[in-house]
Amino acid sequence: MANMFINRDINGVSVATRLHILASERYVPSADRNIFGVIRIRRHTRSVLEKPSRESTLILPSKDMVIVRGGVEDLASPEDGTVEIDATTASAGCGMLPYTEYRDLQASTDPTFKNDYDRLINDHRILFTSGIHEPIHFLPWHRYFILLYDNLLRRVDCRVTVPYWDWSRVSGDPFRTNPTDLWHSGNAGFGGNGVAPNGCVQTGPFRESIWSLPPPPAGAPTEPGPRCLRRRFNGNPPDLVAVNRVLQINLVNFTDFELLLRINLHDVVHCLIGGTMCFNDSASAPEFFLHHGFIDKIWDDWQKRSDAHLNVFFPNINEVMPGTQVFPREVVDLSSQPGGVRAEYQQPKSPVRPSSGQGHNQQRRRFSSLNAKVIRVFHIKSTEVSKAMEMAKMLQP
Ligand SMILES: [Cu+2]
Repeated sequence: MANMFINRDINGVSVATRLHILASERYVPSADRNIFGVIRIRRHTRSVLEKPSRESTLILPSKDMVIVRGGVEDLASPEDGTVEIDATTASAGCGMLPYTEYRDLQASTDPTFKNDYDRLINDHRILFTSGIHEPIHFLPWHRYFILLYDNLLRRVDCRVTVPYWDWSRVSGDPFRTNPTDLWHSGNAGFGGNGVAPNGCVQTGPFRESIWSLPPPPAGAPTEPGPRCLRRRFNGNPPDLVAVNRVLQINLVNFTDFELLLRINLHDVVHCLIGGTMCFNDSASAPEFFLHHGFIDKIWDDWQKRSDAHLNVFFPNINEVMPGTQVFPREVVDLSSQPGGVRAEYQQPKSPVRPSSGQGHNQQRRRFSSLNAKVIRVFHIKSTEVSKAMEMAKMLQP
């Protein structure tokens, strides 16, 4: 083990100043790479997720870049300050920060990053009903979206990676607000529930008095009411046993696996957090990426079962993902993402909370399932609704 190294110099120039990874880019590794890992990035025009054509340079350590994404509740407590990690898995060779140093706040407010932040966030909203929540694109599109967001945060600070929130381990008590919890009200947390009358969040770094949602995309109708981050915590996410049952679905039943992951886990948990997360601008909620990190991790865990699991379904889709020039097959392998980036999810270490489905003797409790609001927000087709309702029975205690 080695201590993390901050802004480690490569030939005297700090990674932080040279790592110009722009969000909304498609990385094209090429022969331009030199011994310091310089990659020329060609930018493409046309799509929403990509900016007008120009070139920029991404400098990597001599090895390919590794992004390690940890569980948000496993990362250091606010008092700890830093987290010890293995140098061989350090993000971009420059270390990794605990979530207490999560840079979302800076990306969303600092004028240097804000335009790119707003634009990226709004891409999700613009494309919400354009295929990104349907089977052929849902998993790969959101994997790519997390990568773009990860890249944006690394422009703010090259040590940052997006953590994931494993809500199954805390299913029995998901919205606790202790100092080491995600929803803690201090500067290290994400703040707690929204409060009446508008459901605006009034605690933590994203509280109404100091933070607001990105402006709606150009041309979108103006929206009444405050542009605060809203939450309406309700219910319990699927527990550990339920997630394990999803992970055990056989290869030949990939469509069942995808549907359960997308609807019964992803859609439902969006609306358990409620407020902004249960709306078409859900990506404006900083916790969006923590939830999607976990959805992506579940897909990755399933893919790791065999090469056939890794390569099922998506490599045959001959359609670029909405708003991009990237095919699903290009993001299928988490260890080989666009630009030569390798991402890994660390397995969670935090204790499982009571009633979250651990141990033989432990009582499980029923958790929340699909309801009318979720169906409406995510435009779930009636055939999928009946299938999801039927399959939900195999997940519940
Ligand atoms: Cu989405």
